[in-house]
Formats: sequence, C-alpha cells, structure tokens
Amino acid sequence: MLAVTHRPDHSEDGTGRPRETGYSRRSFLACSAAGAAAPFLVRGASSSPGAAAPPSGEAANFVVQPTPSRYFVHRENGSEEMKWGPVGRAVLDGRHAEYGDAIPNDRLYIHNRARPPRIDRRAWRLRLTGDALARPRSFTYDDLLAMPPVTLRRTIDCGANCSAFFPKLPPGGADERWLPVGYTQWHFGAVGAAEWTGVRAGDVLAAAGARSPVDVKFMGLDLIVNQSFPGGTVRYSQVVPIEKVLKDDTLLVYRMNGQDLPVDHGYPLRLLLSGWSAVTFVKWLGEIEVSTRRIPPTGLQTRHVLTGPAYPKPVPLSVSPIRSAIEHDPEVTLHPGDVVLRGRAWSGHGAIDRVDVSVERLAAPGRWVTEMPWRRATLLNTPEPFMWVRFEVPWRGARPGQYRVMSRARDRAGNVQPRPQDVVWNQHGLGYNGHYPLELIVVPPSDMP
Ligand SMILES: Nc1nc2c(c(=O)[nH]1)N[C@H]1C(S)=C(S)[C@@H](COP(=O)(O)O)O[C@H]1N2
Ligand SMILES: [Mo]
Repeated sequence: MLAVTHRPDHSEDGTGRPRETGYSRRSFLACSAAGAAAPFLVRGASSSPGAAAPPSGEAANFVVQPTPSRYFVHRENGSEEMKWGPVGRAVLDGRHAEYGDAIPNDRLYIHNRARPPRIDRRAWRLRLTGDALARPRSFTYDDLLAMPPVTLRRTIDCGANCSAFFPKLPPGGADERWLPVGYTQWHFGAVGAAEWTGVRAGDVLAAAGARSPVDVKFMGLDLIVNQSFPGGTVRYSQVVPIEKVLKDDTLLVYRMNGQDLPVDHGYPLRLLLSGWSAVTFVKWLGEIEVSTRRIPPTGLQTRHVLTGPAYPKPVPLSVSPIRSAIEHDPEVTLHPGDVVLRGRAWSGHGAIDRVDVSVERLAAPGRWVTEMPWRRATLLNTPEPFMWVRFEVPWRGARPGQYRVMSRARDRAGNVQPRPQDVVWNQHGLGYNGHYPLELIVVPPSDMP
C-alpha cells in the first residue's frame, strides 16, 4: 500500500509554491525585500502597480500581464496555459483575424515560479563571470543592442507540457520512491512559437574573452520561495554544456515578435536554446558564469530530469520531444457536415516530416470506434527546424455525436509520437508526447429561439 500522506521532498510544484509548507505572507514579503535590495531593481516585485501583496492566506500572483480566460487556462499560480481554440478560430474579438505562425505576445503561455523581477534596463547589467574568461565584464542593454542581431523563428515548449496525460503512477504499480510529483498539470497548451531577436551567446562569450570553456551557467534574477532549498529561496539557473552554448542558433533574446520581451517572458533578456525544452530558456538573465570545469546542476535544474522505474539513473531534460496538437479546445462543439481539422506539430530534433490524424466515435459508454482511420494531413507551410508546422486534414460528413481526435507527427530524424500506452513514465511528468485524444462534440445548430 502507498501511504497517501507521504510525499517525496519535492515541494516545488513547478510554480514556486511550496506544497507542504504553505506560502505565508511573511515569506512572500521576505522574498520581495530581498529583491528590492538588489541594485538593479527599481522596486520589490510586490510593489509593482496593481499587484499589492496578497492578503494573508491567499497565494501570490506570479503573473504580471492580463491573462483573460478566453485565451488562457489558469493552471496554477504562475502557470497560464494557452488555449488552442483561439489559435484555430478565424474570428477573434469580433475582428476577422487569424494567428499566423507566431502566437501574439499577450497570448503565449506563461510559466513563472516567482513574480518577475522589476528591472530598469538602464541600470540592469548582464554580468559575465567565471574562470574561463580572460576579460570578465558586464554588458549594458545598449552593449547588447550594438552587437550583430540575429532573428529566428522557434517553438517554445515546456518540458512538462502534456503532463496531465501521464498516468499518475507508473504502469505496473509503484513503490514509495515513485510517488508522482505534483507539478502543474498542463494539457497541450504549454507551448507557443515566436520570432525571437537577440545576440548569439557565443558572441557575448567571445567579447568576454572565453578560453577553453566547458560549462556555462545561466542565472535568472527572479527569487523563488521554496522551503526545500537552503534559506528557503532559490534562483532559477541552468547549466548548459559549451557545445550547445556556442551553436549559431543559441541566442540571448531581447525581442519577441519585433517587440521588447514582455515582463512575464523574461524582460529584458532571456536564453533561447533552439530545440531544447523551454525549462532551459532562463528568463530575466542577470549573470552568466563560464567555467573551465563541469558545473554540477543546482537548484530546480536538479529536478528537470527523467527519473522513474525505467531510468537506472536520472536523465537531464534537454532536447524537446516531438509533439502535436489540434487547434481546438477540448469539448468544443462543431456542427455536422464537412469539417477541417487543423493543428500544429513540432520537434526539438529538427523539422517535421509528416502528420497523420484520426477520429474515433463514442459508440457506447467507454467504447470508442474508428470513425476516420489515420489520414495523412497536408502541411500548410514548409517545415523548418525547431519551428512548428501547421497542418490540416478534411473530415467529411461529420455526424452528430461525441468524438476524439488524435494527431501523430513524425520528424525528419525519424522520431514518431508514440501511442499513449507506450510513453515511458517518469516521476516529474516530463516529456509526455503520446498522441493523446482531444474530445470534441458534433451537434446540429440549435433551432431554439
Ligand atoms: N528565470 C526563470 N526562467 C524561466 C522560468 C522561471 O520560472 N524563471 N521558467 C522556465 C520554464 S519551466 C518555462 S516552460 C519557460 C516559460 O517561458 P514563458 O513563460 O516565456 O512561456 O521559461 C523558463 N525560464
Ligand atoms: Mo515549464
């Protein structure tokens, strides 16, 4: 028997809110005060306009920008999931508009574990430190703007996207070691894509005179309250091997879809590692340590690993798995007749090669029968590496009923989304990429007045 009261020591649930210890007003204020003491911050996070400290007992809100419920599902504090319905709908806000390849800046999913630090970019500095640097130095925002800019179209996909679809326990049962960790239960929407502009990380390292670097540690300025770390707080950081850092498409990004990064997305500067899981895209960068030695992962990165009965030792999360999604919200109602199913597919291994879509019909409670066997979708634009591709498939003569729709993508490296029952379970719910069904309803238009 599993003791339900026991939880492993992972109080971090992916949102920065300790589960066991509670989130006291005092610890929130302590966090804000520490933030205000840092020289580059104008004010403590809690004093930002319209964001007073929460009344005691209530959780802090870690998201700054508005997240209207027609575009977002609130998953947890600091976890705002993108709704797929609007992405596929032609009419938005009464205007006739369509999403292009990119998700508009105010509609991209958000995954914050603390209130974003308030940063005055004139006072802000990016510090380059470490024993691999001949000329350790700081960069101003203008220093970075003066370097050659690079613009890339890239998907951004949370490692824990689709985590809600994992079985809560490993198939075949679990012992105490593998009790699941209560991270944010994302469905398909912890993903987006944008046009990112910034400078090459390699150019910045070169400007600081990097010699024989091995590992690079990217550190964010947000201060995360989490009682399972010494002092009860932790900074968001990621250690990345130099081979990845020096790739031409590894950027320090200051612009998203042609505009300054929004505060929630890392203003003024964030990391972009093409094809890697978005947990590595450190936001609100303040310091980069460049070392001639291996740097052990610290902080939350120690938990960004695949671990479970199928893993003899924990495997760090790096390359983002192949995934796809249909541009509908679950339970959405369609009308009978000819339907076009649209969606997007992406892979951290490279460009998408092919997508298939199938439809099943609920014939009796719990019994799904094939309505439309796997059918190859048309790709609506030329697949590019690390950028999602749009696809569509016709579903002719949809009859009233309850359905589930699945998409299954393949990339040019030959990776295919597995069947849900073949996805390898891991305790942190990372990397789920089975072709999971989206439930839809087809009903005739109502003739009620
Ligand atoms: N400093 C910092 N960087 C961070 C995070 C964070 O909490 N703090 N969250 C990470 C995670 S898990 C994801 S999925 C992405 C989310 O980026 P977005 O909010 O811009 O979509 O940022 C990553 N970078
Ligand atoms: Mo995430």
